[in-house]
Amino acid sequence: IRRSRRSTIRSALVGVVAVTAFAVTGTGSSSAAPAWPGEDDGADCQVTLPGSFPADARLPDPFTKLDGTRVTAKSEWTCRRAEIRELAERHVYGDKPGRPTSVTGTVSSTSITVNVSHNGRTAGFSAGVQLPGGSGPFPAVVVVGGFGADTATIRDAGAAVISYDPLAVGREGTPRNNKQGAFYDLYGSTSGTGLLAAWGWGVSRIIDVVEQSGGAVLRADAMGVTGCSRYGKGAFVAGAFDQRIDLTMPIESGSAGLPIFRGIPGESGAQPLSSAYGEQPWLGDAFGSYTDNPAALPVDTHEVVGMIAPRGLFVMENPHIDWLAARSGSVAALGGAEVYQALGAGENISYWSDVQDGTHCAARSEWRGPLRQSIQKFLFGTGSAPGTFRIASGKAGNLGEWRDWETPVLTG
Ligand code: MCU
Repeated sequence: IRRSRRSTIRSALVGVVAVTAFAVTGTGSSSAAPAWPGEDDGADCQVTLPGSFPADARLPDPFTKLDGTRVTAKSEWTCRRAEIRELAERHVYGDKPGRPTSVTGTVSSTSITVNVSHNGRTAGFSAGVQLPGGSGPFPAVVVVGGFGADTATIRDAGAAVISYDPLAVGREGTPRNNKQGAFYDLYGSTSGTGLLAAWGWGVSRIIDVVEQSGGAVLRADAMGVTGCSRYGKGAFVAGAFDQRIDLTMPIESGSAGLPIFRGIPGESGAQPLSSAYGEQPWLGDAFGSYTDNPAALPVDTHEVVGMIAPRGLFVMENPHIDWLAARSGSVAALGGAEVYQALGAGENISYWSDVQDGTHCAARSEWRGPLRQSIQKFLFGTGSAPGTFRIASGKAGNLGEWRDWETPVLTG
């Protein structure tokens, strides 16, 4: 089957008008396109899906393209990434549509409002803003769910905090055939897209509004995202699916978040895939076919980590609660780090699970330094990234057991 992302997923975008110089996705091939990353720089890539995928108990090779050949040059990554994105949408998260026909809203020093309309349907939501000291415009970190992140350190480092309630965009507690919230107001309550992609779509619309605001208060070119637990899952997906996000910081995300799906069944005490799929409609409906057989998945979360490369990523994990699957999380980070390395950006990914306090979503002193450093590097462009892997010894996975591919040395 030959499909282009544009003709399948993006068909709803036909007729979209660019309302600002840099606000639409898929402008990569336009001569007028600025050197500003779009939400999805691979939107123009032609993605050709095979009819079926062989099952594989080990992690898929991030560098083998769908046509069976391997990536050899860095320049090929944009379209290989688009393939991974397509697989992740179809098999794991559900489609994350791009910018709707109309996005409008306001940014003030205390709040952001977002109003969207598409195909005659309208929806809206808002978020809180807490500015740091000093004078703006400021970089900003979207705190999904508003808790579990060290917001004092974020603001102390000079970034604003955007407190985003994702439940307004994708509610919990609904059956899969009657999903609710701003995303589903637009795309339908029977949409197969799970809450995590819907939440990420909401983050993208916040960034649209910040872009259009003219940058008096917040800088759209310096955006981060974080969140803990279920909102760590959301932060991970938000960062993976919007390339305007410069820094992604998932905290204790657990099953359906960072940890490799293939690792969960064998990790003692980890939240089973069927539980993560069933507890809330976090993952897309299509994932239901894989809860008992992750080996059949044509993609795994190390490649979702790879979708974030080479952008800033600081993963925080808790090794004290088995349910959180930190061992499988470490394998995802190590596997994804291979993509960072291949792109020459190995220092841009950091992982830290070696922490004392076992309280779920506690603000931890160990993370304060690397958090500040990450904000400095990826939102202000100063200093250097932490570039560190501090894996708790009891929860250290072995990437070698999970792969049968080597990381290529890419040209360019
Ligand atoms: C780690 O995230 C979830 C977990 O997947 C759920 O099983 C549990 O109910 O809630 C965690 C969470 O979001 O805690 C705040």
